[in-house]
Amino acid sequence: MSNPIRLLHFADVHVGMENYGRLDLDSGTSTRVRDFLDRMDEVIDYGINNKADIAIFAGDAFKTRDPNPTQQREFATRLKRLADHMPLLVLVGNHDVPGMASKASSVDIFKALDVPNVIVGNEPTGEVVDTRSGPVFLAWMPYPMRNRLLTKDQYQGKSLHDLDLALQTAVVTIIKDLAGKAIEYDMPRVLSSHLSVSEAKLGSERSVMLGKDVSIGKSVLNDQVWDYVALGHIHKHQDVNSGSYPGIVYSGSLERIDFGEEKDSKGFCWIELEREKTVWKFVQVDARPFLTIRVDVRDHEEPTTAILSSISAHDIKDVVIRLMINIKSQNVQLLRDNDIVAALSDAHSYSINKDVEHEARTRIGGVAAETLSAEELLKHYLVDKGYMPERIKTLLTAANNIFQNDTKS
Ligand SMILES: [Mn+2]
Repeated sequence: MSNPIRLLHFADVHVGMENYGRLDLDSGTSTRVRDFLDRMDEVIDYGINNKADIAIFAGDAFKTRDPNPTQQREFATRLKRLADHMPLLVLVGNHDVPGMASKASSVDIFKALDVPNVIVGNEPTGEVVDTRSGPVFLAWMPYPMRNRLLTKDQYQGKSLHDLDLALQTAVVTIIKDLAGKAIEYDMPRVLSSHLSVSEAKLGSERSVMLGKDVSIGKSVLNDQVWDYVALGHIHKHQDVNSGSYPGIVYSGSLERIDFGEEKDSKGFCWIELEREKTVWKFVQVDARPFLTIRVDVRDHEEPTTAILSSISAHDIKDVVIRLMINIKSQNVQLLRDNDIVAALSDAHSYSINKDVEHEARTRIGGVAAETLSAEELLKHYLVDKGYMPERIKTLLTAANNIFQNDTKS
């Protein structure tokens, strides 16, 4: 019996995300950029310390297709450290590819420099990769780009819907072909891709995706040919094939991008590969916590005190905080903003949202309706209706008789 082959799978590093950060004076960049790089270090340390045999980075290295040189250097330094220890697949995600097919992706530089141990997955294919614990058949499919997978003829006169269908068909064909190739190899087999699986639950990738993308059904990947399917793209960690073989797994992103991910765990996957007996686990990283504090002070006469006590009930040190206050409009001026800001000073960063409730009041002649007597209300009504002054006088006299009789009875 041979030992399992240890595989490290991570994705969606998105170096360059700056939201909810502060300016880090030491590095001149956002503290959040630092966070994302620190998480990457955590993954790489784990892989090296636990003697991973092979690693897959399933795409989306940067926030944009044009990362600045500092971001490129920081990402490259880290990948090199990993590749010094093991073969590494760097798959091309949608954030890495330029719109024009002839332009380079943000990770093509690794291919151009022919960095030892680094495989840049910019075209779908598969090959045997030798690791110190034995060979693995590794196949990959980068993010499906229409302008790369469809020919000019296939584009001619097609609606967007038809193009989506054509792209979907092309992706399914490629994956089936890769499976057909894989089956010839009697060794653990892994497929990696950067795409949407229809059955997956979305994280907040919606907010960073560049519009709608084509998705494929889980059944295309749910094939006993594979021992593990390593996915990137959707930021919420999940096994789309939960409880069945093979695992079809999004490792998820390493840091939160917005409050939609407040409650999601962040991390990467550790896989022990064996033909038909592969097992894997999710390893959580120390991502910066996000916390929403909701305070309803609509019925408080001392709203600031209530808010301060809600804040102090939480450990907000180094946390990204979203404070949401429900308050009545007439009490807004009671808020002592300086005190609230001071109470949040230990947070990594914060935002304050005030949901102000305006009371619906009927105003008549510039005065709130409930402060007027029945006679005054009737007078406003009659004036409004355009009655002559004499007629109004008569009607009010008659009405007063009714009002007075009414109170007597
Ligand atoms: Mn992506």
